[in-house]
Amino acid sequence: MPQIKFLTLARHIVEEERKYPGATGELSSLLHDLSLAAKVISLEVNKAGLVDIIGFTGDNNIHGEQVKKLDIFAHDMMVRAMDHGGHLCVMASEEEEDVIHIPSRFNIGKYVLLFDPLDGSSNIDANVSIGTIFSIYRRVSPDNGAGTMEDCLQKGSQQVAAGYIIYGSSTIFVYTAGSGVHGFTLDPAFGEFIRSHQNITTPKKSRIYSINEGNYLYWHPGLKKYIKYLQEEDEKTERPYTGRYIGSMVADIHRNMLYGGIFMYPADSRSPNGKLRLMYECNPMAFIVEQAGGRASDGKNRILDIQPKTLHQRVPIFIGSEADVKLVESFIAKEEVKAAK
Ligand code: FDP
Repeated sequence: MPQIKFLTLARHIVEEERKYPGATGELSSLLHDLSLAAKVISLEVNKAGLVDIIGFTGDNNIHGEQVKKLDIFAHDMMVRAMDHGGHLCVMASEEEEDVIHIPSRFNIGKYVLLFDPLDGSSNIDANVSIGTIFSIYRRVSPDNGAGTMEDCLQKGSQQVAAGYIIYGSSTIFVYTAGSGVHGFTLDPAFGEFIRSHQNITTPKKSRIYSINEGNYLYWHPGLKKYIKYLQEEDEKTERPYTGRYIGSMVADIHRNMLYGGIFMYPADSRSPNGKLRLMYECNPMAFIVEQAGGRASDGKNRILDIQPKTLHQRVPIFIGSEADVKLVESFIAKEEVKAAK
């Protein structure tokens, strides 16, 4: 009988932890708790289409419980799964204006968690892939009480771990703790994440670009020239590129990371800081993509080096295959030099 070799996420986390003799197991516990939240959210996302059919559209479902919007459900699930573990001092979510305090009996943990519970949520009703994104830091405030805003506002380069869960044709948990990027697919029969993507590396150069071209009119002239360049024919540089834009950041970046590609959500004349959020969208995705051998910038500076000022600040992003991100940066720089003359 052929030997089936499979590695669960739980076992992988423990094996990774053993590589660090001083590890206390706290980060491992956090990742375990996150995988549990992911399973529950995945289950709920998979039922989304049934909501109308079986009549859960009112305020209460058949159990007499309130039916919540899926992104609020995902937010609540993350908070409930994470706030009693004793490993966190503070959290922040896209769905809350302020930081989320951990109940005082449990707030002495040494880690900080930021998350986007359901990214790409405008796609939910169309059955398009969506995702949960998380980012973990070590606390910087004194370790004898509640965590603070200062704990949350750290540069992305300080991240200890980051990951995303994509709810698509299957549910996949992808994470990095600073030594490679690992992917695990949820086996619905076992209810376990099984390793499916070992040490993900992204191609250095690609043939795919992902951007909302409806905003063309408002772009920086350097970006307009770059996109036109990608659409020209040239065999040597494998142009024209192909366009792929789902409009769900996790799904677009996940695909590009596997096949090679550049994802862009730039600043434009209507949105001078772009659309996506630094702390729980761009930083974690940048950490993951860099760990996979890619690059992430705001068009000029490395995303992970940006000093955050506020929890929900937006930032332009160019992320993916290294050569492609460098090229768009050079198109933008060239136009800026021209404009300065
Ligand atoms: P959504 O608004 O659906 O939540 O984070 C916001 C986000 O999705 C990203 O996932 C996605 O890449 C982007 O916005 C799509 O924005 P546009 O509709 O402006 O292209």
